[in-house]
Amino acid sequence: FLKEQQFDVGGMTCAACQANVEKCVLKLDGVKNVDVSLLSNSMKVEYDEDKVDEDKISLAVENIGYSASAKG
Ligand code: 9UX
Repeated sequence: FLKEQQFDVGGMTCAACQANVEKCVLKLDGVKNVDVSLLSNSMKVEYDEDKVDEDKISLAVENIGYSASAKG
């Protein structure tokens, strides 16, 4: 079912970076909502645990040149 997870995101330096990360994560099948914060270098992702997981989400962000790791 739906899970809400907070991630640390590294490497974002401008608003376009923030949009890049947002788009990239939203594209993933199973992701319902993404809220990226440039200022706090983090994001909140709401996703369906049956379709996607924290590792896939982190990898997708890393593949476009940023770093990401699930908190907690
Ligand atoms: Mo901003 Mo980010 O000019 O990859 S888009 S630095």
